[in-house]
Amino acid sequence: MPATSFANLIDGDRLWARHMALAKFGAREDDGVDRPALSSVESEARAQLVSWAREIGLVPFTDGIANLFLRYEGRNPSLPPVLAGSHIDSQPTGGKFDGAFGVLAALEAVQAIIARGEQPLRSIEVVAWTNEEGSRFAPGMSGSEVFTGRKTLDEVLAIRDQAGVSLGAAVSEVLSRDVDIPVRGFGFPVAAFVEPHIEQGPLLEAAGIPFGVVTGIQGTRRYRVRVSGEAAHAGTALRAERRDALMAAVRMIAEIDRAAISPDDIKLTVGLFQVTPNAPSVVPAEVLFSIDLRHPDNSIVDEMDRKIRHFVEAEHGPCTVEIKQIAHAPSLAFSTEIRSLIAAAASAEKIPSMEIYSAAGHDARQLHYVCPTGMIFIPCRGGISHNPAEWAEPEHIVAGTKVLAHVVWQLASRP
Ligand code: HGY
Ligand code: MN
Ligand code: MN
Repeated sequence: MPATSFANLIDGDRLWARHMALAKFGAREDDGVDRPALSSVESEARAQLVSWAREIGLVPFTDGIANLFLRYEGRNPSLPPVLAGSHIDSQPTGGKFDGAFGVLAALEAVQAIIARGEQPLRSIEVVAWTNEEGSRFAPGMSGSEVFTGRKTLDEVLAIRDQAGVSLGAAVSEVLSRDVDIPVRGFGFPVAAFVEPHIEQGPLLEAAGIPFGVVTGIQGTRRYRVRVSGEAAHAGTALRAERRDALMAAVRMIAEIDRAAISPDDIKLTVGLFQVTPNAPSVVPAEVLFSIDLRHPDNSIVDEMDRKIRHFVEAEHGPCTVEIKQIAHAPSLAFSTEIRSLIAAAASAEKIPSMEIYSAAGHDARQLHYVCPTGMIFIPCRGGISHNPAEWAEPEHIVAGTKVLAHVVWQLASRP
């Protein structure tokens, strides 16, 4: 099959305009995006994607966890399709490009393939996975985990957000707003999956390279720690007699922080910290905090796991403590077949590229276990992400989309 350049088929203005249009759903005043999974603003963004897809003849599908698939039928619709995409939910202090770039680049790539005028052998489906971020419903990646069978639907439908709304109720709400979108089963055979994403780190920009061939994703363990003590009067309760949940939590976190200093590329984050009753003159009765632990070397993650459990036990004092691991994913290396396809497509499109490892998590982690999977990175300014200041340059968005179109065309043309 002849090498194909998509250089003149990607409409950069349309692609950029769609990024700006999608960012309006959940727009923050500081130019960021707050589009929680399965929220009304995400549902509106979903409808916008479906409308753009229908304009070019794609057929939308969904499933029991509201993953969205926008299908371009191939010459042989019975063959497993090629999937490309990412997610459209965001962190509360999110940016315009995390997730959205992957979905919009995939839509633009399909539009370029249609414009090229030759129908591929296999169908191509643009996908937006449900709840990648895990900020509203923790842990994330529910949509891709249920699709790939790595979790059951029942396991994730029961997850509740901080307002007590279940993921199941939120899914039903979103599906009830869908207009003529058929619901399919999970886990149909997939020929390959490619996820374009911003790097969410500084390496491509620092190297002056506009394109990354992603080699793998680092491993992670995620926890929730609940420390229970007893509410008491701040003015009368003797410190020696208190069961102060906050002081116990602070001791645990201080020790864990010290243990995570070396090696210096351990990523350990306490991002969620809830105090009850959170009243200035009441000794805290309960603290709930999160731990997000990541490293490329699984043995370092496992060693840190042991230290976390040790300090949680050693520092609870007169309080009680419960530690729950809510996610555990080992580090992985992507398929060399897809990586070389992506690298070859970048050079065919005359786009300088380099290999890069993903420090951030992505839905491609789940698809990796069921089909040949790869990722495409483009730089983001200063490596900033999960922050309203997140930014990607239009020319990098176009370059990444050109390569994606090239790769998807090749994968969809293979028998
Ligand atoms: O947290 C992550 O790595 C992803 O951006 N949700
Ligand atoms: Mn993402
Ligand atoms: Mn993210």
